[in-house]
Amino acid sequence: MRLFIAVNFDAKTAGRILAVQERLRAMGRGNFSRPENLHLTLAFLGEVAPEHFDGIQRAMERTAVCPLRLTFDSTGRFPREGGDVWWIGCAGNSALTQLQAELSRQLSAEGFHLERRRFSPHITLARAVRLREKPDSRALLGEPFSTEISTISLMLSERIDGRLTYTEQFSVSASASQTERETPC
Ligand code: 2AM
Repeated sequence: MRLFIAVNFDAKTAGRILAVQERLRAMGRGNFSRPENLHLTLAFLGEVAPEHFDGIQRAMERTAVCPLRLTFDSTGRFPREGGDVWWIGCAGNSALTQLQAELSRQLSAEGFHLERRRFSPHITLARAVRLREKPDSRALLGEPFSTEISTISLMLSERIDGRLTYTEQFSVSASASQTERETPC
């Protein structure tokens, strides 16, 4: 099973993200993320055998998940041969960096070795994008926006009837993890 750990968004925040996606859509073509697929990845696990599922759950439960505020203040692209990946970027945030680092540490302790590439928090709006013109990044984003998050989710990624589908398998929230943890929020 192909798994990753992510932050999902409430309907209000998803609406803000979709407004940016709509502006991007008007500028060209691409494979646009479906509204229910919008997320911010903390850890990409890749193909994992089902017997390793418990280890992932333990790592998530040991991770200090505290409520934190995310601010989205940029847009950008990862250049790709077949068309770029366009994203919304998250402003520098030590609480988020700490959460991602601790999750990675706990996953390593369970034997999962994640890619060492630098954490660059973003929400993918579309892949394989070809635009007619270079957009003004500020105009594409509109006003920066913020949201409170307090849950991390283990997500299964699969193709169902040809559609990329993400399904939550397990989650840990700030309130639930308080009692298990050495350091409270
Ligand atoms: P992306 O949106 O920038 O592609 C599920 O694929 C999630 O895991 C996506 O958010 C994806 O980021 C992220 N991810 C991180 N590393 C990945 C990798 N090596 N292959 C595929 N997805 C990866």
